Amino acid sequence: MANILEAKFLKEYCATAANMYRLGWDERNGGNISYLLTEEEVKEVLDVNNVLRLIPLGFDAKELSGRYFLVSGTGKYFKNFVGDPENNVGVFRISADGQNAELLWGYKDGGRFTSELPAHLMSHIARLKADPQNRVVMHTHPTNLLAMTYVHELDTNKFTHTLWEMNTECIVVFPDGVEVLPWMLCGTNEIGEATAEKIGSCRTVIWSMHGIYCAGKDLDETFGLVETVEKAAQVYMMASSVGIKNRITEDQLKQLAKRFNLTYRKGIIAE
Ligand code: 2HA
Ligand code: ZN
Repeated sequence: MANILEAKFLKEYCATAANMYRLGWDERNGGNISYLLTEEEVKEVLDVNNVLRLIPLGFDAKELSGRYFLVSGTGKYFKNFVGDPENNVGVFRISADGQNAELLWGYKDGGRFTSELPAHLMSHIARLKADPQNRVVMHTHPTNLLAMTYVHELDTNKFTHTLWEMNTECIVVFPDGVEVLPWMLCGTNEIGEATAEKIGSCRTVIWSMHGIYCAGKDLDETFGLVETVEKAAQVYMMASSVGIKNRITEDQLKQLAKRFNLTYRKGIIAE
């Protein structure tokens, strides 16, 4: 059996977390990533019949029973994943009754998955219905986006409009826009349900005064989505603090939509 430490999925996962840390998005234990693995990927490096322990999920995840996930550990720091994955992340399968995580590897110091697991798994369920190719849910605290939630109106349509105006590529990368949730208590099933309800139709959900949830088919694509939203927020914070004089107009957004054949979110720009 191949060494899990050499598995592409684990190396890429740890490298992504390191990148996010380097960008200043994941201070201390901030952020968490869940990665849906295929059974083939897992079987190459782990004995799937060797369950190390059962960890109760605290909610019903029956829709995902039998599915395998790589998930960051609670209280763990993104900056440490590359150097010591076995203590910081874990691979588990959702039990047949949907009540437990069957740990196959990781959380070696007796730890467990992130406190945000409800939001992650509920989001996976919603995304898989919208796109069977979806494999990643990423939560992080991008600095400029966070700052923007303190100074911009917390309205989904207005927030999306502003972000689309801040960089020409925005409407191309996230034509589905962003959903803005009000501040809610993190780590709860309630914020998980609210996130999942939005993320099915919109891959980017902003948690006001906290951070962002993005979903995608692989780590690069999901990271790129967060990066693009964060860059637009950075331009907004820089430009608005000096005074915005120029804008990408709605007509120009429509030109982009036509050029790239985009199905973009309705209700943001006038038809
Ligand atoms: O895991 O980011 O929202 C740390 C967090 C909680
Ligand atoms: Zn967080």
